[in-house]
Amino acid sequence: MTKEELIEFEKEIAALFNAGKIRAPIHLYYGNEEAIIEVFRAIRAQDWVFCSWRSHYQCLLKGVPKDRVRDEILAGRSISLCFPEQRVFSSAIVGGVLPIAVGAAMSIQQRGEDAMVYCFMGDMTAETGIAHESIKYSRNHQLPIRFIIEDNAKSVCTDTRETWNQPRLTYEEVNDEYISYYRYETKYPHAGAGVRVQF
Ligand SMILES: Cc1ncc(C[n+]2csc(CCOP(=O)(O)OP(=O)(O)O)c2C)c(N)n1
Ligand SMILES: [Mg+2]
Repeated sequence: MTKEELIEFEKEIAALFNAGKIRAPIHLYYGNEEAIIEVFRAIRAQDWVFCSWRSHYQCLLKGVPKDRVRDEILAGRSISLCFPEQRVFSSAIVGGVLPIAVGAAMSIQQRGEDAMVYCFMGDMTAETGIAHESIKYSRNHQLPIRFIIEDNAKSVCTDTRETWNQPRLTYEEVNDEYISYYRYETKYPHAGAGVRVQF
């Protein structure tokens, strides 16, 4: 999937949402295409991908057919897209997938499998206690997991840096064996596509 194809898919979903064809929340990306494509260069078929409420790009880049992703979104499941066959799992609970991803990585390590876990999270999720514990545990036990922190500077409408009175986020610009960090500026609201229900 190219940057243009990802953007095209989002445009189609935005139009469907604004036309009232999707009667559940959607969360769009925009602006992070090059960064996420770069992350996916390392991700193989046997690897697991864990995501949040915004996971359509990950599903597409993991190889889920476009029509299947669209059908699930049309069925109202945009915030929890799960495709076991392609090993993509999402949860709309802030921090919800983190311990599950850590558990999957523990299982891979214990069985000696050739697989990795890639766990995506937003900037505010990365500041929560559960993220700090999950990352600490993974590092200390050298688990086969990588956390990707996607910084759009906000949590819904709240400024993450202002919330914590912390001009530099905990994992800002950290790129090592366990963390990948990137920043992006979206053109969409947190939820919705700018016309119908949004926040
Ligand atoms: C436990 C829990 N609390 C609150 C929410 C509401 N909520 C949904 S997304 C979100 C914002 C999280 O911000 P961030 O981690 O930066 O993600 P992004 O900006 O990528 O949406 C919040 C507070 C939730 N889904 N789960
Ligand atoms: Mg954010």
